[in-house]
Amino acid sequence: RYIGRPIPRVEDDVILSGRAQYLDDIEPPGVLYAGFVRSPYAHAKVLRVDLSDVRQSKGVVAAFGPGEGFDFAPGGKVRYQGEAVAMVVARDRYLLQDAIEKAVVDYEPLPAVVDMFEAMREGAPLVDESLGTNIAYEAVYQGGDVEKAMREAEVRIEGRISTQRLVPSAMEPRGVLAVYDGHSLTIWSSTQVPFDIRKEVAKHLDLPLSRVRVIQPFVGGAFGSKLLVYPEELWVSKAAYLMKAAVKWVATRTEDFKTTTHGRALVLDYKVGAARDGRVLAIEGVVYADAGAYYWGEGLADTAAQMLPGPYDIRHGRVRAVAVLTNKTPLSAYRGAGRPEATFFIERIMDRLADELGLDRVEIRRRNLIRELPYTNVFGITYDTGDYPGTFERGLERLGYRQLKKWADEEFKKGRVLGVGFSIYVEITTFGFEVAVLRAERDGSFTLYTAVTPHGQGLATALAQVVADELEVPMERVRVVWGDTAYVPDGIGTMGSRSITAGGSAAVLAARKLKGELAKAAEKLLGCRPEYREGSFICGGNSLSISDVVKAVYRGKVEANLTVEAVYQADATFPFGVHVAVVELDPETGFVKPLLYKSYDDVGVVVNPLLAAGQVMGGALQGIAQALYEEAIYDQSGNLVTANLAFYYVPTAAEAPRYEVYFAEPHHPSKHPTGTKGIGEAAAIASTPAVVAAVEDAIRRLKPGVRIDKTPITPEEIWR
Ligand code: MCN
Ligand code: MO
Repeated sequence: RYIGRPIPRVEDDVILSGRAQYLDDIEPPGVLYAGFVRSPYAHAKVLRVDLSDVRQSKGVVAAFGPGEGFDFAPGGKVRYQGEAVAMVVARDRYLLQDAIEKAVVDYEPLPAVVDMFEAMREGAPLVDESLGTNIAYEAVYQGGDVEKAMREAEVRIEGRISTQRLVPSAMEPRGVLAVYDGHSLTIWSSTQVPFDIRKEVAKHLDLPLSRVRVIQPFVGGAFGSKLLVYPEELWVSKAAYLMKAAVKWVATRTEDFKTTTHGRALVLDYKVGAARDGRVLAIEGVVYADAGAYYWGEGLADTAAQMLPGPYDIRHGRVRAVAVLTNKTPLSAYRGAGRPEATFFIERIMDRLADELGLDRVEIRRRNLIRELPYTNVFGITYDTGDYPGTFERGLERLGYRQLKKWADEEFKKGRVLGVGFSIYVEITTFGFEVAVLRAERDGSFTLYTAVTPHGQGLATALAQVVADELEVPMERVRVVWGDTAYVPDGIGTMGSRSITAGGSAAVLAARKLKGELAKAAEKLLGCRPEYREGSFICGGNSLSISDVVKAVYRGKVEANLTVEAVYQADATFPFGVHVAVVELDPETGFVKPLLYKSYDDVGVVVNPLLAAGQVMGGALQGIAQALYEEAIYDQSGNLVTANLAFYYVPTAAEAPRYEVYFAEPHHPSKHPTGTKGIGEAAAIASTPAVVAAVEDAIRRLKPGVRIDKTPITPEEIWR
């Protein structure tokens, strides 16, 4: 069996030796380079775009302005800094940049609205006049009887908890290459959604799907920021189509920071009613999302609202989800997409309630944890499997939480200021359908074509493990091909920590189907109904290896389908876990160093503990960065001040803590064929509240009573 074993990634050889092809490594002969004239203003009318000097500029092949079939700056207005107003195509990258600078654009600057609470005020500048308000979206989630429960509550607390805006900052910026040969359009993109791009481009250019192919090459990270079909993908495709050429665009780092969607930026205003023993009776509030310049229905405030009760049994609730337009880069998914915020909010609330009641932070959770699963939360979300109280206790024990607290106390006597914090979470992973195509090759090896779109997760390895186990063949005989719409008819892709569960289950179903096909063929060849064991069909004292059967089919001796397709529809499944963080505070500088990070997650069956642990480490570091370092800062005119990696502090290995990663035993499988739940986002979700609690713990050794309700906690904040 391969499932459950820490098998090193089959992808690593090609990636680590530098042979992997990323978007910008692909250079078809005669390729042209596209670039964009982008607004320096966050909010302005575009009065005139004059590209005549651009067109005369050396090396320029074409330039497209507004009204020339490309929908730049819709409504004749730019709404955020970096929004495109024209596209230039040139033979050479350097000449392209020179030409872009020759564009003459007359802007009439408009007052920008940067703060979402300002944006909601009467008389604020409107980002989208056609709406008549900056509130782009509103929904209410409710259940139980909030008014009654609040009246009965013996304790009531209220407040605001804020998360900052973050730049997902994948190592590889976005980019797209489109090649039109006069009949078919082939597009390579650094994306999570080749199937969506194919559909959107085909629609946009009025081409049949059969003439559009999208390939996802190796992708250097995405973290949810590449799950939309971006305008550049449509524009570059259209330019290639119109010009019958190969056209490529790759964002510069700053361009990427300004035009790739940002994340987090949710704020909760809450009221909570509880009994004196700490049981939470009701929760009420508003989750605001700073949606930026366009609201594309990203649903982040909705997810945060619906998951706000977390793993706690809260029977009365009403939460409004509001998306507010501002003159900033549009907001969308970033690793966790609404669940990190929900978890940060509810964990902060639990910690505060514990403090107010003089209860231990562990004890208050014991009193509120959901006891039995499945459980439908007050907003209608059904958590599938788990044992929250048991896993919580075993987790604290395994992670040595009490001992760490003691250690921090002892170190304080010696002059070191350490803090220990923990968080627990339940989160929602997996949704939608996924498709797998499996082909038996002549020699008894297998090729799996998957519609999931890994971009760093190592899924080719995990999927090979799953298929090899189902077919009972050596893993080396399974090759996994991903990210090409030519091989799989449809699919959603890698996001929402769904790939091993949805894509893996589709692969399991495909393997079962193929086994069924081969069994039928084997029965005809053997003359009796065979049993399948370790790669061979056996009956009546005879046996045929799987490759014998496949060969017989390829030679026409017997009929069977050697290429099968399976579609799997996957419902959501809910991981649960406990994470502990230890930090050290330097009282001189206010600088916080994360020392130790420990996790204990119940994600059902763990296919590959090495891959899953990698996900925990990377995710945790991103959550640590949210707690301590990163923030997309805009000035009052809507200029992105932190527009590159010199000003936006993405942590490196030097900032990383020591990790200890554990997976829960016993674990609680999902009902999917793989038995898995997602791990891709869990640590990004759990880490921010754990680290914030740890920092609070450290500061309180020096300044009792300090409470942190806002990220990031910078040295300046600590000094305040
Ligand atoms: N895994 C496992 N056992 C489980 C669950 C997962 O062995 N029970 C393994 C899987 O085989 C896979 C990895 O862990 O190799 C993650 O699987 P899964 O939880 O299904 O998540 P996805 O593959 O769907 O990945 C998406 C997730 C998301 S939503 C974001 S955001 C994110 C993340 O993955 N972006 C990433 N991790 C990332 N890692 C890298 N390197 N780069 C990104 O952009
Ligand atoms: Mo994601």
